[in-house]
Amino acid sequence: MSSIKTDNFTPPKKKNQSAMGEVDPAFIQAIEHRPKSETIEVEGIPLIDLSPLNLPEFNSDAVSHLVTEIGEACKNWGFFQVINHGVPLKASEKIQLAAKKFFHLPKEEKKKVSRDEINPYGYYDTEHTKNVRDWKEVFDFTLQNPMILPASHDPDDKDLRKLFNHWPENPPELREACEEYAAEVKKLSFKLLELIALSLGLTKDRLNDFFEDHTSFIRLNYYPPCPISDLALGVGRHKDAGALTVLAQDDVGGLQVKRKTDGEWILVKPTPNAFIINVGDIIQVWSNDKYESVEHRVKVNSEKERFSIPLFVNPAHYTLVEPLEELVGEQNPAKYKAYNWGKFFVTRKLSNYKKLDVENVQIYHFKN
Ligand SMILES: O=C(O)CCC(=O)C(=O)O
Repeated sequence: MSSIKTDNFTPPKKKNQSAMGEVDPAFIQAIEHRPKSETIEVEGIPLIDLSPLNLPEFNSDAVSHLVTEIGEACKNWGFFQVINHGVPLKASEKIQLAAKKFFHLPKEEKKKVSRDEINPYGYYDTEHTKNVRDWKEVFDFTLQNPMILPASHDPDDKDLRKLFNHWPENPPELREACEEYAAEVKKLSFKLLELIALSLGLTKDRLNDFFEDHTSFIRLNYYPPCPISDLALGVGRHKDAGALTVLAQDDVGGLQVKRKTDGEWILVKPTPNAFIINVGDIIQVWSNDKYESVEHRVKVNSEKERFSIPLFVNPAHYTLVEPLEELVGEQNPAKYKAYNWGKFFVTRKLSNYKKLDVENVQIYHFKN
C-alpha cells in the first residue's frame, strides 16, 4: 500500500486533533454532505445474472425475464450489478494491475501526461465535484481516438476539436491493458443498452444510432488513504451526465448510492468480478423520467487505498437529447426540451477544473 502523497495536505499531528486549518479547505465537504461513520450496508442493489445472453441458443423466456429484471432495477434503484457479463477476468486483472503501477509512480512522472482545459484526457489530481475537491487521482482515456467534441461551450461556436489520448511511457503495458479492457467492456455496455431499450418497450436497436460516433471514456480512479475520511469524499455527490456507466470496483468498497425510497446513502458492497451499472441523465431524459439517474458518491478509507474503473457511455457529440417519441404522448408529454450533448458535456467539464460561483449545467435546466 502506498503512503499519501498530496501536494498541499499536512496530516493532523495527534489523533482526534482537528484537521481544519491544516488541510486544504478545498477538500472539506459542507456538514450535510459529509459521510456518516456508519453506512447502511444492505443487499439492496439488484444483482443480475447475464448468463442468458451467453447461451448457445437464444432462449426468449430467459431473455425476457432478464429484460424485466433490468427494467425493475432501473426504475427502483437506477443502479444494479451484473455477473456472468462476458468481460474476461484476464482483461480486468490486467488493467487493474497496470493502473495500480501507474498511480504508484511519483507525481512528476504521472504529471507528464496531465490533462488540461483543452484536452481533458490523461492524468489529473485536482478534480472538483459540486465545487469541492475530490480526494482522488484519475487517468482518463477515450474509446474513440481521436474523440470529436465541440471546441467550446459557447452555443454559437460551431467549431469542433479532435482530442487524443495521452499515453504514459510508464508502465509500458498500460496502453495495451486499457485498450483491451475498453474493447471488452464496450461490448458489455452495448448489450446493456439493448436490454434497457427492450425494457422500455422499444426495439432492441433503438438506441444504437446515437452511439455511432460515441464520446464514451474510461476513467481510472485512485483513492489514496485519507486521514480526513470523515470530512472529505473520494467523489462528491453527483449524477452521471451520460447515458450509462459500467463500473468495476476493487474489494475495498466505498461507493454509496442514494436510495430512492428514503434518500439514505447505501454502500454498494463489492461483489467479486461484478460490474455496477447505473443509468445516467441521458437515459432519464430519453425515458421521459421513467428511469432516473441516481445520486452517488465515494466514501474514502482512512487506511486503505481503493481503485475503481468506470466506463462512461456517451452518445455522439451531435446528439440532440430529448424524450424519445415512442415514450411521450398526450397523457405523458415530453418533460424536457432538447439539448445538444456535446455542448452539455463541454460545459459540465468546466467545473471539474475550478471552483465555479454558479451551479454547473444540469438536465433540470431543460425541464419543460
Ligand atoms: O469509484 C466509484 O465507485 C465511483 C466513481 C464515480 O462515481 C465517478 O468516477 O464518477
